[in-house]
Amino acid sequence: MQIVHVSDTHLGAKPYHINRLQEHVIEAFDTVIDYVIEARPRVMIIAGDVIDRPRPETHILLHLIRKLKEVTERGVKVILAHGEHDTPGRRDKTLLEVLSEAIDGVYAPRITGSTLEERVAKSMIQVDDTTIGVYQFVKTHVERQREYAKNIMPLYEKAFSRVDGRKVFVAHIGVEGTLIEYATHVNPRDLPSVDYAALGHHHGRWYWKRDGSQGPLMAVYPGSLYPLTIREARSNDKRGPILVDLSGDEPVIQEEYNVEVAKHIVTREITIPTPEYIKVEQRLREVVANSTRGINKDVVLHVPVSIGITVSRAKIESIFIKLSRQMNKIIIPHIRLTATPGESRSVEDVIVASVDPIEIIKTTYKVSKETAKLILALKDALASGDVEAADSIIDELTQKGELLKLANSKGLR
Ligand SMILES: [Mn+2]
Repeated sequence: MQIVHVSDTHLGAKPYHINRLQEHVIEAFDTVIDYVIEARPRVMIIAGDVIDRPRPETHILLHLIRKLKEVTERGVKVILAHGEHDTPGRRDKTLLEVLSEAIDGVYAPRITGSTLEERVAKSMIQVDDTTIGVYQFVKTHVERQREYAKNIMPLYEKAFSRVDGRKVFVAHIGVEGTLIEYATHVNPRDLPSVDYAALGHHHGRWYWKRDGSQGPLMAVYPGSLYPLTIREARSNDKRGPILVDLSGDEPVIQEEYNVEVAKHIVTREITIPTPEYIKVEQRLREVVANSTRGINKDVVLHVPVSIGITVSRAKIESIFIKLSRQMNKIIIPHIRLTATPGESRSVEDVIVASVDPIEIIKTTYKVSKETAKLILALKDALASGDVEAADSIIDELTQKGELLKLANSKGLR
């Protein structure tokens, strides 16, 4: 039996709030669907983070339904695992569960409100001679995820030991040895001893082969489909579907397909110590021209920018927007504040720096910069009545375990 394994498709994601990039993410997804239609495996697995938020925009939902149907109508079974992005913070039916009820051939088992044994038993799917167990993802902070994995993994091992034939474990989980060390939940040896573990969560491509007697024969992260952060843009990770054949004694990877709908380039950093905006524009033009020379593909340029404390962030952003239009390219500023050595630090300068609301939240609540940004975004979302956005920010904070920390620091627990 052949399977196509992808993960972290993040359909609906709109990196840096740029519409064109949302289209790129959709294009990447469509490339995978076309690949599946051509390869015609028995099963297509998406190992979590199928969609970018639990309640995506209607056009995204419609697109997903159409594409899943294109696949299932050709006799390909679709197995969807839940990840943090597919799971709402509140107890509620997820969109993936709804899809699995609505479309024949789509399975997204999510068993709640029962014992761990029952959860495991009900999450096993039989396709021909192959048993596919889907990890029951829980949305909580990292330590709790580790504890949960430790408890439930032996139950999967037991459930798999009771069946014959080929065995596949699908899980949205962080595995030790990948790049995202702060978000790992389990050692690959502690995954069930199946033929193939189809993993999601880590956004780069990563392989693991059993060297002792424990764990799956092979565990793979196929990589997300589109770089969503500057770190991912910088990496040379391959991303896209993996075609696996399970008919032999050992799983055989038949194809590692690489999806690349646009070329992401991270330029060298531009340093702007003082508010000389005309110079900035000239420098940026040069950097863009130099970095895109000879490339015909769609290009997304990431420009790290370091600014002095007297430089206006908004002004820099507006220069980038203007040049993006003029040069007809997607140019994204990644701005960080740096006080350059020897720079005069008048009282006014310090005031300008300290009114950065992110800095204020950081020091008041003793949280990371990342969390401060989220709290600020949450305040904005609530002020503008955008409940959807507020929901997804709360989800993100919950996932980081930051709400708990915040509550602890404020003596709310
Ligand atoms: Mn993801």
